[in-house]
Amino acid sequence: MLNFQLVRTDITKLTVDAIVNAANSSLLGGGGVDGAIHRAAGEELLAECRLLGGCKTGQAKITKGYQLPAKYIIHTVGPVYRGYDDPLQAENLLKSCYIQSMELAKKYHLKSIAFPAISTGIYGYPQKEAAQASFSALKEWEKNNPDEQITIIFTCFSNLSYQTYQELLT
Ligand code: AR6
Repeated sequence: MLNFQLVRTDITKLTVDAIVNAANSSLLGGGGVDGAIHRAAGEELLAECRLLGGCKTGQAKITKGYQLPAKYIIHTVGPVYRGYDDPLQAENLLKSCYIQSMELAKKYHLKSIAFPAISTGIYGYPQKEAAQASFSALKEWEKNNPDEQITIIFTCFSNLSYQTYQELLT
């Protein structure tokens, strides 16, 4: 079973088994939450990321958390919302980010994982649609993995994002 929680905070402050990074395909850092995670984790993170050979959109890779309170960082690459002719393609890729992150959580026996609202910043995915896609992807994963007990922390940085998730979860 998945246990869903909602917090409004900076994801780099969370003491959890893993935080998820909304990265780009180079995995070498950037702005937004990616920049914040790299700054907080320190230079060793970049050194490990250099060895990973990038990451495709919708896929996920894991590193250690270094200076973060979180043990691991799961790096996933969300879709650029306007990069696809069909919004369904973007939706499927966004869902895949959540599902592939959960597959890594299962593989590494992680019990708590914090997600930011992937793709809703620089990549332009509308908040509400992104929240719905993330929730439905996680519910689908839960259905296919009924024996897993993992706490999911939706981490919102803005009030709007927080309110959107609050409506979904209640
Ligand atoms: N903690 C939690 N959430 C955050 C934080 C934080 N410290 N900082 C931002 N957010 P974005 P994207 C929220 O732009 O849209 C990078 O340059 C933010 O409010 O970080 O997937 C990468 O390298 C928003 O709701 O990621 C890529 O090039 C959400 O995190 C590109 O941006 C995602 O916003 C990825 O764009």
